[in-house]
Amino acid sequence: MVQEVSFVHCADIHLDASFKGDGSHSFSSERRKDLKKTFEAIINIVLEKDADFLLISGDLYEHDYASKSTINWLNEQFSKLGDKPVVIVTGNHDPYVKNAWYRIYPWRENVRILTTASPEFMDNTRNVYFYGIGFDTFRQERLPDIKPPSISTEKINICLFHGTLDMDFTGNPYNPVSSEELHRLGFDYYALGHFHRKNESLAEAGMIYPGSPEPLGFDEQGEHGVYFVSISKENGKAETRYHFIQIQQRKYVEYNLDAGGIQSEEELIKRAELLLSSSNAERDIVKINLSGRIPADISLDLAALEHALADRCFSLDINDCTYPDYDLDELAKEKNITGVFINMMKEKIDNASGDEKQMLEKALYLGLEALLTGKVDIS
Ligand SMILES: [Mn+2]
Repeated sequence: MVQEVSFVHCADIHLDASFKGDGSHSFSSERRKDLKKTFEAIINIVLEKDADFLLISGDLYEHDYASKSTINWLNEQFSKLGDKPVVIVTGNHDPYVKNAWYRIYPWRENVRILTTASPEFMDNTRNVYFYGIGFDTFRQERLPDIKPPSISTEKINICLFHGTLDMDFTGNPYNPVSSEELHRLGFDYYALGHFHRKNESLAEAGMIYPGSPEPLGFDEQGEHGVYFVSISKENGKAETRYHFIQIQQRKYVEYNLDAGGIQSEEELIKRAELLLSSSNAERDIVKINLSGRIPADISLDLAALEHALADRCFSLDINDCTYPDYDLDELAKEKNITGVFINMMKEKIDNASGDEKQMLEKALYLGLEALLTGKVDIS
């Protein structure tokens, strides 16, 4: 007999994340709204695909910030799924602590929360066995003491796991486990959560990290979304098909802009406008890294620059990595270590050629920067 099920697998939504320190108050509140829009998109995918389940592999909300109204809203979202089960395992941001919403809130009946004390859910209608390994506290340096799973080949067996897989465990111990250990448990699919970048490199072994469906910072560039997975099982042998669906509201995008040789700040604004005109800055969260050597008499006012470009951007952050172009002839006349250094380097540069000449020129500017500013940025 062939048995077939399908589901949407997501994780790390981080509802009500504070986004504090990332920008203005309005930025934070817009981004919290984005998280909700993204979650609504997830619910819609379950409905459009007529999937059997929604799996959430931890960090659905942030315990420290999640408000009652957001939890009410969440429960309403779940109600759109009717009888379709929503299977949740707890993460390190939404652990099953004493006052967790998972514990104290009257969730709809289709919501199944897998905990260390009660890690199983059996859907008898569709013959699917769920088992969860999650978090009871904010930090778990090893796997919780949990009853072993009861796998049987006649069922489709799915494990929801929140934590770090195949990591250097000493550095980042969040439910550390190796893919071999998980594999030995014998599940047909492992719905993973914790890492915010999607990773399907172990999909052959039935293990996928969907990543955060809405990216949360500049370390989460690229595509973000969820996986639609279907499993068919015949005579104890499972076959899994999966595909990624991008659903993010915005992207984090970083550009490098060469400011070298500009004669005025207006010129720099023009260059930045040109760069932004070919981007999706009205939607995305943009960072521009300025580089190059600029005349020493131009001192960049980053706040003014950001202000001048603000109208075309949802969120813009400018990072100044330029360095001043010094008047070497003037500085060489000085009767101090800077003057001596320049004259010495000039002589070496005049007598060198090719690569060596280029290297010495670079050394001259790095040395000058160190002498004049007391610091040096080698990049
Ligand atoms: Mn997370």
